[in-house]
Amino acid sequence: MKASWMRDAALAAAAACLASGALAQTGVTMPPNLIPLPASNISLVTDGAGQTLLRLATTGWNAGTGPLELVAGEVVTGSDPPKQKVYQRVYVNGGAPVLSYAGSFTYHAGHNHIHFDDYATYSLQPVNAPGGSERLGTKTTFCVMDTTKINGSLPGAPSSAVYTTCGNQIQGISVGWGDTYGAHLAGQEIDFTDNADGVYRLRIELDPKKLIVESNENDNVSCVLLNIRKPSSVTVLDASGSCSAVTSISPNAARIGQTVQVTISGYGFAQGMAVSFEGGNGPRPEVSNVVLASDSDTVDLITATVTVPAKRKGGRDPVWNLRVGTSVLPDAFTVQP
Ligand SMILES: [Ca+2]
Ligand SMILES: [Ca+2]
Ligand SMILES: [Zn+2]
Repeated sequence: MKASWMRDAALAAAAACLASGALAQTGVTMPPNLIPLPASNISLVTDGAGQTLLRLATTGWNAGTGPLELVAGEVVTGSDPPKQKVYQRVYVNGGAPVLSYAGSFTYHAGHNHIHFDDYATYSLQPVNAPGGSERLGTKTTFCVMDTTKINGSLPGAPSSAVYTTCGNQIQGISVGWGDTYGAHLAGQEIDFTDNADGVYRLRIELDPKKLIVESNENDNVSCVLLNIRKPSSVTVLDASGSCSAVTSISPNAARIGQTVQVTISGYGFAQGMAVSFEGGNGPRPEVSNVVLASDSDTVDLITATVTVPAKRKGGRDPVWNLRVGTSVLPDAFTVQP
């Protein structure tokens, strides 16, 4: 977590610099920052062919200081379906934009326009679904445009949409705007046929191949936690966007040498799951007496004893991540001097 704090601090300093100057320094790049909202409008339906589909709406938006702008480049010869290289135009305050290679556009004959490849991936992962398996969405190409104003108060956010068509030369997302794909659209589904009922995490990742230059690469994932029961029941258990099945620990701090009783809440906890702390330094909290206190279809509880070993000195990074099974809650527990 240390590295990301330092990174965040550096970005915050850069943002403050941008905000405080009469205008940003000449030569400062103004990259976009893509962030996925949690999937919404989720339903379980059976289509005419008897397939069971989880349908979902998704929105990615640009919280950066400049637009996401993608321009068509040279045709890739011999590609089938036809492809074109894509370059991202990264704006520079007071200077010429910089072009950065960003993958490819694919021509879609059915739509008669081009789609940007590798913009997003959708996946459905079992959290507590005995016999369930991970399923992936098949949609990988997108027509990127301004469809929804998300935060019009960001500096540089236009009041009306700029990238308004599925352009064959330029596509993009303005600062403060989002690109929404409704649940009814082709590709906005994950095949759930013959999968087991249970609790699943529906995960949206933007720019999974890290082709787009952004001011923050660490906020490109969002999740919702779902209880899915065939034939048609979907209950949203957690729409906060968090991708951890561990939601909290209370109390969330202890002093060096102290022992505390904690309650951990989350989803999909099971008997025998290992509980541990990781990602900090200095005296590491030790966990014992792990008890699955409540095991339900929704929020589960674990109680445990946490002891911080007696050491003369604390660590430089005394904030620890909490791991329960395969799920990690970042920056969950602080060791106090
Ligand atoms: Ca981002
Ligand atoms: Ca990126
Ligand atoms: Zn299209």
